[in-house]
Amino acid sequence: MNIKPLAPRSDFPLLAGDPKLHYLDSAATTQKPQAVLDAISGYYERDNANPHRGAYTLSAAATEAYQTARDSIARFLGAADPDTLIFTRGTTESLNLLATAWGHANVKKGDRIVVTRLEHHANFVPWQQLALATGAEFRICELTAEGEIDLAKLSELVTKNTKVVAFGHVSNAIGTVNPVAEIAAIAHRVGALAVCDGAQGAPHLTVGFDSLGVDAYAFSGHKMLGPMGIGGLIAKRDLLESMPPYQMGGDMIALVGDNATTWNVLPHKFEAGTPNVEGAVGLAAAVGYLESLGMDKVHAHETALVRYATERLATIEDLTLLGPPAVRRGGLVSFTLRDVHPHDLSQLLDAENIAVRAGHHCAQPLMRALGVNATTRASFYVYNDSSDVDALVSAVAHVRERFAATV
Ligand code: 7TS
Repeated sequence: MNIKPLAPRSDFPLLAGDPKLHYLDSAATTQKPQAVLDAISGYYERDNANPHRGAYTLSAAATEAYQTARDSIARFLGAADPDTLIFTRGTTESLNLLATAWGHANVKKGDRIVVTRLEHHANFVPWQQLALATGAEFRICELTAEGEIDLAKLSELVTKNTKVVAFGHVSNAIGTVNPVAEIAAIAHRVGALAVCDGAQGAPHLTVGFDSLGVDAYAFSGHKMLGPMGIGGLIAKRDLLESMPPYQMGGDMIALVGDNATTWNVLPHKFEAGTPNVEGAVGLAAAVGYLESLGMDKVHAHETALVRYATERLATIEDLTLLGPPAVRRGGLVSFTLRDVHPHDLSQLLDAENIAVRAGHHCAQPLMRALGVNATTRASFYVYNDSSDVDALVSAVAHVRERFAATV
């Protein structure tokens, strides 16, 4: 099999500088194209000033750079109203923002919060803690044997007193792609909020927020070729307008009286303090890069790599692949190799220049249900090709042979 990279490795300075590296940990963070690095340094070389706060030309340039970035990222994610895109540090902060600001204003004792067994801790712990703080009931929707959300169980769990259903677009631990619109419809039947963790969705699939059906969608820039420390929350305008602010300080106020304060309009109400302009500018360059590749092609490329990887890994004795079949899976494979601890396996692979992640993938509730402590995960992106899969498979097979020889 010869699957070529979708994006040339030469566009990514780190990969170009380390030709032997098989980088298979893009679900944790992606490598950055030169275009993103150039956009960030260009911003500092040309436009840097504190936006919103100065009437001078340079401050206007910084404000403009920040706003232009918001416009293009909102367009990329399919939100017609760019002011409903709130910049945050990433998915974790976006979900905490919702659980804290919306949650404490709207959830009370006797209400129900529903999450799923697939969730990353970032979309689990904030809701669990909200339930503990308010006295609401916290319920976890279990999965089918194939690792997919059991929609019949979800329908039963989402009762009239349910206030929020929080679920991921794509599982970072086992790759399940969830039927977002169907889950949102189940939540909306009882008037609950549908909150989607898009950390593993936005980098890989066309999001189309305005037609997706959810009320709020969280994402991280660093998982989609952008810099660390920037991401966002896109939400329906009426939801954001009805929510109290999350943090208080500069930029988010309209009028500060001695005894009371009023809030600025969206998006500023949720962006207290000096914003991460370089991050926004870098992320806008990243989405421009993804747009030029085409998100349909990104998805098709990852699907081809995952199919090839699952076919080949399945031939290794003692290897168990977790998660749904390749056709319903995002761009990653997650597996165990009998008694070889994933941490040991990933270290042995590292010695062969193969970077994979081993651990619970911040999904301990899921690991418990799967009956494992950890898995080894290889995740693919636009710069990977079939030689990365070949290297992974032969290195894992090699470890398995060595292991078999010692038992
Ligand atoms: N949700 C999902 C589904 C994720 O995969 C991650 C990060 C997060 C939330 C948190 O994103 P952050 O950008 O705010 O940190 N996932 C991973 C991972 O799989 N390995 O390292 C980080």
